[in-house]
Amino acid sequence: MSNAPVHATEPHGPITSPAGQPLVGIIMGSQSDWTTMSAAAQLLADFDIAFECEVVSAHRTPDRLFDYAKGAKDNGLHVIIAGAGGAAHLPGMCASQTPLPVLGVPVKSSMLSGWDSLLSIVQMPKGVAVGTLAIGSAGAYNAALLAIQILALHDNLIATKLHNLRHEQTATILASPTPGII
Ligand code: RP5
Repeated sequence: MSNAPVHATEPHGPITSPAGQPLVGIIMGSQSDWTTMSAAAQLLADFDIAFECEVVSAHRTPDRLFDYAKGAKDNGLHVIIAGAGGAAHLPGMCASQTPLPVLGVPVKSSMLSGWDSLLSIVQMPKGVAVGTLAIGSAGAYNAALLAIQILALHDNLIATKLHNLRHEQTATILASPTPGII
């Protein structure tokens, strides 16, 4: 990929499905996960990509989870980001009910610092896939980044914005490459 910035993007509204629906669904097991999962929402908002956020618990609201996952594709979603902590079965159960790619974010738990969340999301048995990210807000951010990369395969505007983000990151380092001197 060239490192040069790309300009000349036209003004536009939020990027949606052809029917005007959100492209990315962000679900989480509890309101308490929002502190972590908001990092995904913020990056999608920065890219003007339409998304929705819902609290959907695999064990507290299983019917709601099944309804959400079964309807996700018909509702226009292209990618689902699912964050949960502890015995974090939300991403895997969601993936079992939809053909869409599901990106799992392990939320840091109070008892085991997120090891429980990580292992229960990453160790999916063969046959149903969940793309597992890092524990915590870096994982949530990167889940959104990966969703953006998936969407960019078929959307030139998103691909251009992604290119520019990469360029800005590189430029930031090159502007201050000496430790302690900004
Ligand atoms: C999981 O249990 C949630 O994803 C959350 O990370 C964890 C704790 O939930 P709360 O007790 O804070 O509602 O289901």
